[in-house]
Amino acid sequence: MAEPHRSGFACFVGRPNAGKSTLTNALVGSKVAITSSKPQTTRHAIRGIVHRDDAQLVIIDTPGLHRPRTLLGERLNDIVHSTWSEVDVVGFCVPANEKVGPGDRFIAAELKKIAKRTPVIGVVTKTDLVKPEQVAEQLLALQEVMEFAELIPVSAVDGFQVGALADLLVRHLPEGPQLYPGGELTDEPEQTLVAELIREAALEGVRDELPHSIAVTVEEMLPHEGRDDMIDVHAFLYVERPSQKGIILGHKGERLKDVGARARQQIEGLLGSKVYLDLHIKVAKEWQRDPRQLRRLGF
Ligand SMILES: Nc1nc2c(ncn2[C@@H]2O[C@H](COP(=O)(O)OP(=O)(O)OP(=O)(O)O)[C@@H](O)[C@H]2O)c(=O)[nH]1
Ligand SMILES: [Mg+2]
Repeated sequence: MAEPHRSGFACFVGRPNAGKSTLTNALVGSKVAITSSKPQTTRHAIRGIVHRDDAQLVIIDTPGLHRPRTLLGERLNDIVHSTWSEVDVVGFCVPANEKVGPGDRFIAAELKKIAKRTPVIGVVTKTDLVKPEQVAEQLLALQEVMEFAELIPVSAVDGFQVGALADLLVRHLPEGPQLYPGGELTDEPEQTLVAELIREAALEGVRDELPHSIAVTVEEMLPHEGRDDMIDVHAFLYVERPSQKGIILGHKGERLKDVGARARQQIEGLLGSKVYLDLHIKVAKEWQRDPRQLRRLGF
């Protein structure tokens, strides 16, 4: 007898930089979430949809859970908590190349509260970075922090066990029909995806506090006047201080030009059209701590 069709929601949680978004993209088979080597790259719950004959799996990629230092940080943690209480299964991601630490134990303690209702799968990520013995050790270390429904090592970069993880997650979904139309890979509005691609380009090469200070909004996207093969994108890149504006601009504006060029290439891929990117920098003083500005930036 054929297996019943399943559908439902899974979410990935873990420390910042654990590889949640990269894994989400690998499962979906398309870039729905931006990624970077900077912590706290993801700032909202992003849905990526995996379509299979036997199931539709909606993955919710969440911001890394961390000790908040700003109002933005608190908002990000709230997003994580409200997400994992709504899903059918949780994937707790821990990188293979970093020791299981207090940050992971903190998350485990929180997850134990929902583990009675919602199965939690322990996912050791980035296995391509370490030797097989270290993967085994990490699985054991992870097992110490809480009781998991299952444990699995994966690598989003070389694809190791990405399919097997999808199978595991699907097994925990209830029977049900498709929730999204076939072919839809995310429900993110196009404008949001475009803003994220610009932020991703801007994150490359900046350090310290600056990644946290960057926010991007897309004000307008419309056909280029007199051309039907080009879209104009008008966007603002926010920083928190004038000194940061200088860093983003770079010598004679070279750095910003670079960011724009890289972002434009990505946006053209997304939209399947030529793009004119009009990108301006604005200083929004201490926006991460200011409720009014946070609201304006969508938090
Ligand atoms: N080698 C290797 N690197 C990986 C893998 N998965 C993610 N990375 C890298 O790890 C870094 C963080 O990846 P993200 O997917 O942005 O991590 P995240 O958990 O979503 O981070 P936040 O959104 O900040 O919480 C990036 O530089 C990725 O390229 C993997 O399987 N192998
Ligand atoms: Mg992320």
